[in-house]
Amino acid sequence: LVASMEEVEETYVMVKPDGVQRGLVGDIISRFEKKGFLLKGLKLFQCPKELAEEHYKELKDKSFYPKLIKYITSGPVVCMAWEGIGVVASARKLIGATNPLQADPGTIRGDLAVQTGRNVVHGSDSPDNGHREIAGTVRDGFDAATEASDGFDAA
Ligand code: RTP
Ligand code: MG
Repeated sequence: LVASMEEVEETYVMVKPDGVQRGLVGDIISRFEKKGFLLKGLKLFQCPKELAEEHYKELKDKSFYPKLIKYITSGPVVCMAWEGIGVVASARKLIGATNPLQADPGTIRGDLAVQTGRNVVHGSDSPDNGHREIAGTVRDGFDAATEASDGFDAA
């Protein structure tokens, strides 16, 4: 085993607008649950343009970038934090190749999608990006909510 595969990690998984609209959220959650990963947080929200641009900033010079931003902001997304041993790389395997026609059967994209520009789900490509993506979405406002709750209890 590779050493990094033995570490408990967190990754960010996001069901993209097409996946939410097509009613695939349950299937996608179920695959991660059945694999044995732990759901640590979940939020449904409409991704603001600024956050989409931050999320895909490495791709901003690509020809498809404007379409990508339009797609990802076109409807609600379901963003999740998943925990487990080697979950960052494993989630990418469960999700499958970027182009769904090249994704293996048994993967989410291989089973559920056809087009690269409608590929249903995102998974972080590194633990650092996972932490950053989770902080900006699933856990955004988490500390403030905790403080507000403490204030309420004290009153
Ligand atoms: P993601 O970040 O969404 O999990 O996808 P990925 O790692 O498999 O692929 P990435 O290279 O990060 O690309 C991000 C998303 O951009 C769209 N894309 N379109 N040639 C194209 O038209 C093209 N290439 C990439 C896809 O929606 C891809 O998931
Ligand atoms: Mg990517």
